[in-house]
Amino acid sequence: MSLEAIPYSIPYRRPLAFAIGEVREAAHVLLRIHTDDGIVGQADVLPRPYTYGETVGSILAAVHTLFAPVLVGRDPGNREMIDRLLDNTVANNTVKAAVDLALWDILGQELGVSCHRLLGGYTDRVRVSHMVGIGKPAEMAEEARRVHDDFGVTTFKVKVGRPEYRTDVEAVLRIRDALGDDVVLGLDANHGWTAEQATAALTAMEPAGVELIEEPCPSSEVLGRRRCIAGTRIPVYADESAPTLETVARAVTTDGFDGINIKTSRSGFTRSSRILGLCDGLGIGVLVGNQIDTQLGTLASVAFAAAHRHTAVRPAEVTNFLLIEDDLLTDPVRVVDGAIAVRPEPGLGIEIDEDKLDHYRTDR
Ligand code: MUC
Ligand code: MG
Repeated sequence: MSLEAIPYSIPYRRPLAFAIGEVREAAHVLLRIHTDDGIVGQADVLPRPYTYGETVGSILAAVHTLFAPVLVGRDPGNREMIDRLLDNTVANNTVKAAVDLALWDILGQELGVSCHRLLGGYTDRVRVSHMVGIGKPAEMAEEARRVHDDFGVTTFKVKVGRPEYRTDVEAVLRIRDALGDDVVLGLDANHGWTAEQATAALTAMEPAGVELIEEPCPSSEVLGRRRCIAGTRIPVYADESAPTLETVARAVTTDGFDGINIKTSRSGFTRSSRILGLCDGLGIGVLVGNQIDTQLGTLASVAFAAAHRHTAVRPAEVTNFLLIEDDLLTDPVRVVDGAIAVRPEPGLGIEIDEDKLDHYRTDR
């Protein structure tokens, strides 16, 4: 087994803003694991410095200096052992996730079975939820309407968390007004509000009929956050504060979160499955989220979301790629009637357009 890590950058059609940052380009790393038999497992690695401290440079360094020495010469089917050995390095969760996804991709190709079927094969498509970035309230409502009309999407996650929270309240009420009662609205503050602002904003948004709020305030506000979670009728979900099994366990048993956002781009299939099992066992809500993935990452999220009963009941956040100007896949992912179908091909069904990769790679 050998590893290849290719940095690339694809521009966005327009930026996506959220409380703690903004993305303007998909500056990611394509991870390729080559087996001795010529199979290539592939996955995307996304640097999100504001949430996990990773950069393109740190991802390349982690692959080459920390993880390649563990993986080279090892049997790719030894996933649990590889998982244990990767844990000799703390953090770097998105790189570990990509290694895991690429190993599952290899396994699927070896067996001639899609990852979606290997994981559980519950259903063959997932309904999607679209993320509306922070902007002027009228523009946010316009974007939600366009995605609703063009793609049949009826679930939205609205980015909030501006300290001047009344603008967020206005945006959410406008989106509700523009789309009516048939759509489902969730929120994500990405830690942008203080606990007190979050409590005030959530109370003001109650008339909009919001189904959930993600990360209302910082985990550093230990008691304030607990009071905020206990004080709202809206279910509160953990995302970037609970990227691992142990942080999920703490979020639900100690901090009182009602649900967990599971992202395959930070916990792969193996660790996402453990997180899902924990949430299943505890009767906690789950949603499959998006780390602002390209279509490559979207294939993994869709395979996981559609594979399991608990994840398939709620629309998955898998439309961020619509913001990106182009993609590396030869066969683009399509949103049809508010849903994305799983790929039946072996493994993850990733086929890279090598000309596009040559064009967008940044290491030559
Ligand atoms: C989300 O749900 O928070 C924003 C930053 C990130 O890492 O993921 C996104 C979406
Ligand atoms: Mg989130």
